[in-house]
Amino acid sequence: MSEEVGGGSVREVRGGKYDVLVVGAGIGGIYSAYRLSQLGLSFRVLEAGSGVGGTWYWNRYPGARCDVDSLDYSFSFSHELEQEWTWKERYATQPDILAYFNHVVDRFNLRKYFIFNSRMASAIFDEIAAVWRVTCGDDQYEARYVIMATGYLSSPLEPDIPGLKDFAGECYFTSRWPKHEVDFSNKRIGVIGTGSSGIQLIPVVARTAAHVTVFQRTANYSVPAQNGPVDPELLKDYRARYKEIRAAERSSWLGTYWATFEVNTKSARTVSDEERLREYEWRWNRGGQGFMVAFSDIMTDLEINKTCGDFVRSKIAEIVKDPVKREALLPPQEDAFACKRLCVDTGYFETYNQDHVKIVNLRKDPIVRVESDGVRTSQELHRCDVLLLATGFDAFTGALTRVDIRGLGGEKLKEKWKAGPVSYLGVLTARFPNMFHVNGPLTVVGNGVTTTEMLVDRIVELMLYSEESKFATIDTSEEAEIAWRGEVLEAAKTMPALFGCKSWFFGANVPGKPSMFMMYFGGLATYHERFRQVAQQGYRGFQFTRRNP
Ligand code: N01
Repeated sequence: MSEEVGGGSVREVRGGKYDVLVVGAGIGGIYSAYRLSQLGLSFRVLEAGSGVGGTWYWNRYPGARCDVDSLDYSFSFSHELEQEWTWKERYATQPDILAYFNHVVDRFNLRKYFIFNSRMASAIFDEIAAVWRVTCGDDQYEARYVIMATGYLSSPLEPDIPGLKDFAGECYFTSRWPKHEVDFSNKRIGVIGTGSSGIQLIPVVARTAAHVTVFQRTANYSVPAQNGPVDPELLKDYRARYKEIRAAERSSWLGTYWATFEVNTKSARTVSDEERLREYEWRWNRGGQGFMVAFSDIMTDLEINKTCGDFVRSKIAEIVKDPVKREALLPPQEDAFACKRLCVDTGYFETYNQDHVKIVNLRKDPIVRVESDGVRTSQELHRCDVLLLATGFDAFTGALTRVDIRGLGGEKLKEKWKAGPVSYLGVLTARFPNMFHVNGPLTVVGNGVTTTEMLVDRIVELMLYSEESKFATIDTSEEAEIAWRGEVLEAAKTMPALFGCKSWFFGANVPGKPSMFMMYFGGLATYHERFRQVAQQGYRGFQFTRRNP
């Protein structure tokens, strides 16, 4: 971290005592910095990377872009910012999003609060002083509150594939992509993983590589992005009505504006087969996640869900010419449509029509091991010069349990969550007082920016309530967190499609991780209404202790 000392010069300051420590310089960290800078509390933001951006800092793989419309995927806290920043494309690229976050940090003079290249190793609660003692390398911090703005998809999942370390060529994770350019030209590339990251990466790699072998364990549903320049009329409309649009986002289910997401409130059961197919066709041509809301019952009615899945399978079958590749790329009939987060692609299935792009169906021909010169499956050795791993994340809990966090009585968070995480309203877990999670386990689903802004607002309000009441600590009870976990599960049950396959929503992608639904699907507006009611009742479910006189 650097601190201004006058005349524009700076000096390094690490360690120290603050009211609040924020961990993570992604969307949650940046917005927390903005909110805290307005409040007169002392704070710093610790970040393992060398810059801001969080997920958009680390996932800088070729082809990375957001699949939420850029006009929606942006901060709402400043009218001026909304008017000044111009998004180029409907779906912004990773470099554009990173440039936006850097602009926000500088525009609001927040950079001085960030301490980069500082990975939190431990946070131990000191019960006598009622403070967290946080260690980052040699640096020691003390803070009354800690906001873990570490996100739910930040802890990379290293696949348990024998021999991975023996590979002699270049090997990169999409989730930790290097800053230098990776040259694929004239090289044989192996890609493991076909979730959102792999699906974005593969078409771009195939443009220059001599040969691409995709190792696919599960074929995924993906719909076209139909990306393009931002529609100038839409931009004009947003700029004129941003206030109203943001209010609509906040009161929506997913934090996206209906005009860009085109939510259809009709049940597919009320329309003819022709109308249903027309709607799907229109959505396919329109592109994007809006496909999921083609009808009100796609996620709630498994028969309707199947019509949607069949439609997407028919489209994939139309696109992919080679019958063997086609068969491999069709999502399994038994997987519900959008049971995993829906992927959005640009030319993904078309890429397989190129002769130099091959797919290995790991369900028929599994990986045996990685060798120095390639990937050996049960049938052959696939020689590769470069190996790319798009194998996902230890979602929700990874960022919090892979560091040493200890609460009351020295209890380890990792131990507490051994059988699955619990937390009240997704923001705090009992016996770990004054430590908040932004997008931790059991948080609410939605557009990453809108959701995060709203979560940080709720956390800051709770902290201010505690400060004004002269409380020392904010905690919760086991009853409250178990009840919240029940609410999360009940909300998920209204969408049986979510249970239609194994996904990171359950932690099912991590070997040995207890399977438990970890995201509140009751809707963003409902979640915040619930939080508001809790606040109105003196923060019912939270527990407070008084400061020593
Ligand atoms: O990760 P994933 P991701 N051997 O977990 C495979 C967000 N995101 O980084 O399905 C072989 O979805 C695994 O196979 P299987 C978005 O929320 C957003 O792609 O488990 N394969 C799967 O194919 C997304 O949902 C954006 O059978 C192995 C893949 O690796 C989330 O991040 C862009 C394996 C992992 O897919 C995660 O997406 C990117 C093994 N041992 C990401 N282990 C946008 O905004 C794992 N796999 C567009």
